[in-house]
Amino acid sequence: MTTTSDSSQQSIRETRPSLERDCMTLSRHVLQHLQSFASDAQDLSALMNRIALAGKLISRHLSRAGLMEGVLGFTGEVNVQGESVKKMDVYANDVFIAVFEQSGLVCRLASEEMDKPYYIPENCPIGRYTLLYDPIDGSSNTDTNLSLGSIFAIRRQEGDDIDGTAQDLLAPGRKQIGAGYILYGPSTMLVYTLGRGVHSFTLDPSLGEFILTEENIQMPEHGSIYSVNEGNFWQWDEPIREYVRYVHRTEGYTARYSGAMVSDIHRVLLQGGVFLYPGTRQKPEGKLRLLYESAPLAYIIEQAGGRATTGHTNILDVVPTKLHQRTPLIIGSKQDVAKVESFIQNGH
Ligand code: P6P
Repeated sequence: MTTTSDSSQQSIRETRPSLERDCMTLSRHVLQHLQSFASDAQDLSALMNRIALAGKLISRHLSRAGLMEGVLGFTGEVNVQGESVKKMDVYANDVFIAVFEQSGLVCRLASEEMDKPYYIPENCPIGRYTLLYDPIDGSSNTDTNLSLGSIFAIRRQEGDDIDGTAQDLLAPGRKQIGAGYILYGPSTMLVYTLGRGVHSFTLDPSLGEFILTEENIQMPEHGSIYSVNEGNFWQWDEPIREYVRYVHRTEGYTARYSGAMVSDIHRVLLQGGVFLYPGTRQKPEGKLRLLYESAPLAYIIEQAGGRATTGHTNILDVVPTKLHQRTPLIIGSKQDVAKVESFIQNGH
């Protein structure tokens, strides 16, 4: 067997960079990133791997939705949000339960689709983490083959939750120890943070692995994109209408809105700009949920150098009073979020 002397030996990283990249899987990245092999780091790596498995199962189901019975369309039920439930919502929710129930990593699962948190059954191994998630965000896009996503937040259980009301979850987003989303688009991507930057992975179906695509993503301070549903124009308060009139008459802005927040915010993460879903006169609290939509996305965007606010308070500082609490959301590049706030706080 031929050997090379140490001085001439180069690492695979130098001689075969594409092979090195293909070996940077999500679980390896988490351990390398946490610079630790302690049990906490191992648990987080395993937890991220379970989330990746959920993403693969949902991605596979979506990719064949048009070919199978019982995937598209509505169930006929209405969820705790008062929204008609899509069959894909139920399937994706069940996927997260199935991949976590026997994992020994979580004690509870809190989902947009479940009125109360799902407590891991006594006969299953119990972990100290809680996963909060929106299994399918943008489900109105399911039946039209457009992009949609899953959103997740990881929290540690605080205290014993002996009364089973999960009061410890009613804590600000700064308590999140991890967050991210899976984007089901032309490719399936997983974007996550554990508080040490934002990193994106692309699913290679031939390997069945999420492979590192971009590390330590930093978003532009400003971007041309403003992303909002202008169909709600006359339901907004005047300051938001004034902001939209401003971008209409100012050169250099362009509107992008897909109906799936994960897709729109992923674009803002990479290209800069702002996504907003403001409150309305009838619903000042807005449509988007705080604990498993806005807070995890705010964590991602803040870690990438952006900001997320209600218009008055940083999203990560809002203390929820109920699990399915809604919040107005203005999120994106620092300068663009500040511009919207300037209209809200002093009219220009
Ligand atoms: P509208 C999807 O239902 C969602 O929660 C977000 O993903 C999306 O940005 C928003 O609602 C779309 O709501 O009222 O514009 O259709």
